[in-house]
Amino acid sequence: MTTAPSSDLLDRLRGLLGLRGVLTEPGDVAPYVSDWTGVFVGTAAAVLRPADTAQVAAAVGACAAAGVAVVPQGGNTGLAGGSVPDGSGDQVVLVLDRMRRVREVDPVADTITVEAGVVLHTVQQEAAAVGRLFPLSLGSEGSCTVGGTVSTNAGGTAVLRYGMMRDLVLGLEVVLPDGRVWDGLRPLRKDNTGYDLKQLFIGAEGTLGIVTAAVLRMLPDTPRRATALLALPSVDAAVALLPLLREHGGGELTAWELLSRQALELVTTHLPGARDPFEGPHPWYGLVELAGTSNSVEQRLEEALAAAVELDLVVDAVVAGSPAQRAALWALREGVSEVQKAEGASLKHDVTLPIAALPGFVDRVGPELVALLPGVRLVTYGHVGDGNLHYNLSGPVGDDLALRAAAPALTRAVYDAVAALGGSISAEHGLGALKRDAAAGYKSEVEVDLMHALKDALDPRGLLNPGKVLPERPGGG
Ligand code: FAD
Ligand code: 2HG
Ligand code: ZN
Repeated sequence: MTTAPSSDLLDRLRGLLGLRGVLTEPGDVAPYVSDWTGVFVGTAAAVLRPADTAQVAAAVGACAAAGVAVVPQGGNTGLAGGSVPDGSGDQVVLVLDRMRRVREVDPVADTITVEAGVVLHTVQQEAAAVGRLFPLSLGSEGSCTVGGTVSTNAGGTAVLRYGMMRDLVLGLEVVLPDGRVWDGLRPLRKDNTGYDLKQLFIGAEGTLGIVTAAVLRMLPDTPRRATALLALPSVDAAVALLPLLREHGGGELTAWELLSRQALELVTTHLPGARDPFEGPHPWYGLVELAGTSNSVEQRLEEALAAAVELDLVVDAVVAGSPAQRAALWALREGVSEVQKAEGASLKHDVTLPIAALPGFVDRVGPELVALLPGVRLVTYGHVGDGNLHYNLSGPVGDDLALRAAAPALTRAVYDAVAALGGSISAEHGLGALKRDAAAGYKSEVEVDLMHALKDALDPRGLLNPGKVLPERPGGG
């Protein structure tokens, strides 16, 4: 059972964090209680803005002693409704936006140690300043934070080569639900001293602890990029191209992204300056990028494209001839999220499948959805090289109500097909509030039990981010 903070607790928090550190005026609180999609809007008794780890620990400890629930928040760009409070008005949001210090950049160990509120783009810039690469790359990188990307185990457009956030974290500092600090901020590449505790907090979406700092891996820089947008006849071709791109691209293949015609049309309609670089329409598009240190990337890309055309896997191609052209091609892919909002309500399905199952999935589910809601628009795109589709839907033009009414049936059809084909209903955005109930239906009882066992061990009173991630226990609770 959690409870609303008393005025005594709020005074105590003001004493701990200072007046700047506790927001209660509705106008000040408003930006922190609705998510990026606008679907999840809650209310908060207060927003806490601690300035350092000691303040996080003190604030969480005080809330725990009073039985008040805390919702951690970073850049609030999450797409699963995990970062905002519920509608009770009892919860407090704890945002890390004053914790933006870069504690250390070590080009010998190839590590960077940052506080949780540091924005992802800053980490990339700090690494670049010492000739290194921090490879995690997301459309939201100008706003999302290290704490958020750790807590969602974010993916993005370079997972094919570098893995997800989990693969880039060496150490963490975490404030536990009772206010104690776990100092696991170690830069060690090898550390086999029992359970790897940091893994518990990566992808936990703020339900097990509050990440306050991280040691991250840096990699060799790859300043030379070869990028092309390919017109494809089918999703089959996109899948068949992966081994071919790997064969020719070798270790330099960094991104293999997919975009449907519908998705491209939305971007060219709504994104200022965006244009379709091909003369005629094509059903699918692939964005490929090789990155390295020499002009071998251009040569390898050319060889790959020649081989692909020979096999009829590519109908047409546009190769970026300058950084500006590269940026224009990437904008077509990374702009989809934003422009889909301009089309009204959307229904997001961030799903992953064994890559060979992608064509069968698209062939099977599309007609099912159209039968459920005639006129539904399939805005399909994603990280095809990882088997990850953003199988997002917009309603029939101008008819958001129809989309909302059909949403449960549409989502069930998508998730059932994903499960039948051996996939997962969340690839990279997490469960948050959006998918926590659905997850129960697609996870085994053993998995759900294990998740609850971990939650009970770390947060037995359910004070951190209640109502997120963990499916209800059989019989409630
Ligand atoms: P928030 O949204 O604030 O929080 C996300 C979750 O983490 C919440 O559950 C919150 O409680 C928890 N949390 C936040 N900070 C902490 C902390 N310090 N300690 C404990 N828990 C915490 N995601 C991808 O994976 N790949 C993409 O390609 C991608 N592209 C995107 C493009 C756009 C345009 C947008 C809007 C979003 C995109 N996202 C993508 C989703 C989002 O950016 C990521 O999930 C990101 O990791 C969220 O970071 P954040 O700092 O905004 O976290
Ligand atoms: C992307 O790959 C992001 O562009 C966002 O993960 C996907 O908005 C979405 O559904
Ligand atoms: Zn994505």
